[in-house]
Amino acid sequence: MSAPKYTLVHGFKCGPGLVNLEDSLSYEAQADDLFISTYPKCGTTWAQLIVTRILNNGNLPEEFMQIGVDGVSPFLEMCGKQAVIDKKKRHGMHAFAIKLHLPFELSPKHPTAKYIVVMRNAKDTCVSSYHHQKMYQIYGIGDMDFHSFFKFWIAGETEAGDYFDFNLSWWNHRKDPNVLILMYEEMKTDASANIVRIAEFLGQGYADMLTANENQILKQIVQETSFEATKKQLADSGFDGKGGEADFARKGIIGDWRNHFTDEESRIVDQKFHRKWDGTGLEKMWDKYCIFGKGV
Ligand code: PPS
Repeated sequence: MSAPKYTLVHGFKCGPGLVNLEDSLSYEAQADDLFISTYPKCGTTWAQLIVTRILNNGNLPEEFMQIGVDGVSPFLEMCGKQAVIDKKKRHGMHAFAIKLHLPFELSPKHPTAKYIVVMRNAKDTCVSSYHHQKMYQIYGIGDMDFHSFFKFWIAGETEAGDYFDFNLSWWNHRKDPNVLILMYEEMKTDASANIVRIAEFLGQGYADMLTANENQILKQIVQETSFEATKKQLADSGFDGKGGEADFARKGIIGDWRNHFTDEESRIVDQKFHRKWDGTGLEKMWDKYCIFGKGV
């Protein structure tokens, strides 16, 4: 067992698979680029699948059925900037979003490019990261138990670094007209409303398309991006066929942390949550889900 692997690139903790991070930092964002940028395991794939369907009249073109590096959304730090440029040549600018796992500071910037950010509560994000890193040998954690992984994760000693700093970097831009922040838990609670929010952010024409004919395309997207449908899509496209607990579309629930955390670990997260975020407004975002205590 060893510490989760990452390399430092310009001070950023770069996950072991992100072979093109350096190259991606010089990607020049274009006026109508659309980015989905999240801390790992916060609902990126779900957002990618929703966005791509909205951009394509409710459908998912064949090439976008794949979830991997250059499928539904090219993952810039992994596939590099040329793959993004080539995909735009093949599909035009308005068919897909570009996936990033970068904080605001390192994300490619253009004043009119759009940025969708999904946030998820720290405790479930940590659990999901643990299962993800155990699934891919490249992280080097072997059969590390959750409690050992927790110590690295809460110290920001793993890919993408400190969860709280990362999310705050985007939260500080929540009022920018080209930034939309979504919450995983809200998407779970009311997928329909959040899909409409995404469409409105992309342009009123997309929202009108969703709600025409008594919400026909909206209902279709809700169904086709449900957790069960995503799991099937991943399996059908050969991306998630391992079965069992460690699948990429693993549980997709709010609250799995309760099956993993000790009371002490939960309190440690609560403390950091308040220390990093109190007064920013971000600390109120999970109020109705009863996840965070005072941490004293
Ligand atoms: S990654 O590797 O960072 O891109 O992972 P990411 O997609 O951000 O997050 C993976 C978690 O999201 C869950 N998931 C979903 N939840 C609800 N609905 C849908 N459609 C969906 N698709 C993926 C996935 O199961 C991971 O969460 P956990 O808690 O591990 O199950």
